[in-house]
Amino acid sequence: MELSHRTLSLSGHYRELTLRDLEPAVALQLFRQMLRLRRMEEALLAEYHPAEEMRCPIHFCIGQEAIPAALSGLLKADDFLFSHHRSHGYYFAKGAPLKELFAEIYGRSTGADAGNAGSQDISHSGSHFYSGAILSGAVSISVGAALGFQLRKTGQIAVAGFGEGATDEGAFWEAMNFSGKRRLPLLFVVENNRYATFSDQLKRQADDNICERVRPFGVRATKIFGNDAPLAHRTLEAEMKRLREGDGPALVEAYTYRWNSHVGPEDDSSNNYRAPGEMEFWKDNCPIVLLEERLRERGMLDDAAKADLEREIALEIAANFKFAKESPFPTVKDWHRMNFEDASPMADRLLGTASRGGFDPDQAESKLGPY
Ligand SMILES: Cc1ncc(C[n+]2csc(CCOP(=O)(O)OP(=O)(O)O)c2C)c(N)n1
Ligand SMILES: [Mg+2]
Repeated sequence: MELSHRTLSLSGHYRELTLRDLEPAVALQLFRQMLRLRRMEEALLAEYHPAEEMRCPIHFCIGQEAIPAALSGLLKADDFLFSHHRSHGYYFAKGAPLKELFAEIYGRSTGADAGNAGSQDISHSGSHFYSGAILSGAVSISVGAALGFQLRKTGQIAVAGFGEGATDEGAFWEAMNFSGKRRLPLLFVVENNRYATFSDQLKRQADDNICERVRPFGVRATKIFGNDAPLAHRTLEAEMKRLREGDGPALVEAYTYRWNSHVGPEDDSSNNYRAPGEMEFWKDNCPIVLLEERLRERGMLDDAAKADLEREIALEIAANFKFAKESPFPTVKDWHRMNFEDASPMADRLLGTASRGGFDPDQAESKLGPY
């Protein structure tokens, strides 16, 4: 049966997950990473209200842990990862420091972007991680990064992670065209969770067939059941190996589901956008539970080992909250340096004019001269 959200909603409990060729350490690490991400997101979600200390929108990724967990074991330190508004899983996947994620969403100066970006635009340049709220914006940037790697023959790869909603955008199709033509070392990872905000893919696109549509551009494409973490690991590993050998670009479409609202911890089910029985299907096929079943069957995990892991994760999360809450807020005197690099004289001139008052965007060019 062709994999799609329609066919998935007709199937029952997923039984195909297998550990066959996987090193036990890899399987356990996939489980550990998914549980870390799940518990982190649950804690942030629970803390959001009524504390009201995280003053930025957060798009939680509970239910979508398999892809980040798989990527986390495969990305190298000098690879670049670009992602979207639902950024935490990708930040986590790139191994960027989680205490700086917490501090960022608490708006503190010790945050990954000194408290200025919040959740959906967070980046960590030291980890080569960038996200952005403009749908498909980071996809375009990933093309530029991959072109740079190819031209300079650095051997690095770029990965762009985003939702199926990004494929509504023209920029996405330009990225397919250019990366396919140039055979860029670029991996596109689509987490197809069926909805863009409250809008079903089939209300926005003629069919649920992204893979089929990108192939004519020269982009190799594979679709998988995205809650099978070992399958995600195997698929991404094979594609990343080919990219490193110069055989790019590739796209992996992972069918998955977000359990929470589009944004924030509030329940958005009053919009009645989810299909009946769908949430039950996806909760029954939780990526963590599916892997845990196999690990227990194979004697690789028991109650005591899981309890140890839960304790270790709880301590890590508590330390991240403590770091964030004890950190200072950024100071306003830095604002000239907040957005622009020293290497941007045009921006510096605009900021200088603005700070002296009377900035008129229509007059900007004539006042400042050509830039
Ligand atoms: C260019 C642009 N248009 C519209 C939006 C508003 N917007 C934010 S998230 C979103 C839906 C994204 O859906 P998808 O890409 O599938 O990701 P998901 O939220 O499902 O993870 C939209 C339309 C935006 N951020 N950027
Ligand atoms: Mg989506």
